[in-house]
Amino acid sequence: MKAEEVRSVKEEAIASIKSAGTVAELEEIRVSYLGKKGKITSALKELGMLPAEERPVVGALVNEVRQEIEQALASRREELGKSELKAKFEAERVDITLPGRKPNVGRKHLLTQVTDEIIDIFIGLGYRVAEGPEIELDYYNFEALNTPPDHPARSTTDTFYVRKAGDRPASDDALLRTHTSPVQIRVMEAAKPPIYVIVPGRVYRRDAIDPTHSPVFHQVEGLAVDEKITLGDLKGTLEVFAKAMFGEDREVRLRPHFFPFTEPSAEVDVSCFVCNRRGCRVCGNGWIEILGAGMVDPNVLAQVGYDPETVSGFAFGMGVERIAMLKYGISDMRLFFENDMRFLRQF
Ligand code: 2NL
Repeated sequence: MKAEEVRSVKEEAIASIKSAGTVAELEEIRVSYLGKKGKITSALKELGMLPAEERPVVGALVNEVRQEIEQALASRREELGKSELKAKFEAERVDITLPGRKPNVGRKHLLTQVTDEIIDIFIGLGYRVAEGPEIELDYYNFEALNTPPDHPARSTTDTFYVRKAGDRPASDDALLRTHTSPVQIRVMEAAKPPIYVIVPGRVYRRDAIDPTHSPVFHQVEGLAVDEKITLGDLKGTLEVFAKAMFGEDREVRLRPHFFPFTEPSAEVDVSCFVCNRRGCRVCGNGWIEILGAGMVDPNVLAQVGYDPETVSGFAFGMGVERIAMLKYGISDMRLFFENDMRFLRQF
């Protein structure tokens, strides 16, 4: 390559370096001049083909040109690098002063909140939580609980049987449990006193839906079996519960009642937390029924292999929907099951 040609290759190279728009383009240019088969590299290789007197001159020129091209490449690379980085930052610009997107935070269903609250009160008294199957045997739901075969609750009009029950209920009939008591029977079968358990769960009864009834509802039952458990222990325990749930000023009273599985049995009232016993629209006469309870019938203790002469117990059961309706002033149970977020979000 003659000196003239080398100079024109240089001009051409410098011009294209100046007009290169990206670092990648610049790299292509470098390869085409300084790469293995590049024009400048070839010029150096071909020096030998020149007349002897021209070689040193052209050789020196080619080296000089190569350095100039390298310099031009380096400075353009720096310029392009800066502007490419600037463009990248521009494209990725974030306005950190914009308000954030508020995540949709869920919450526990009110019935779960109330169930947890009831459980926590009894956990504080040393109780443990037990759970069990919703499909039960007649034996655990009725038979072991001292419920006679002709008791109305055992009829197919009151209870959902899973397979057809005969004229008389049989203890191996399967049913949807009508209370969580069968779980306590299972707990007693599996362990010896002292027993202090709290049993939350879903239960089923063949009732038509109305503001205070639902074929599916929720219960929390409690059971204490130990030496020398008395009716006084039951009343004191329920008083602690009523105060924790409805306010420190609450009182409880027991009215005689009947359940097949407890003797004596009682319905339990709490003094009205709206009018403080003066009498109002919520309570009528100053007292509000909140649960059923009693001393575990000796037949039930004997059925699970306990000696009713050495141990005694109390038990109680409450409807979670009822407790929640009283505490939060809800007038219709159906609101719990319709899943209208306008209702559920309020709690
Ligand atoms: C109510 C009444 C009650 C019980 C449940 C019970 C369980 C065993 C033994 C004896 Cl294993 N009793 N449970 C006792 C009295 C009342 O519930 O009105 N529930 C909503």
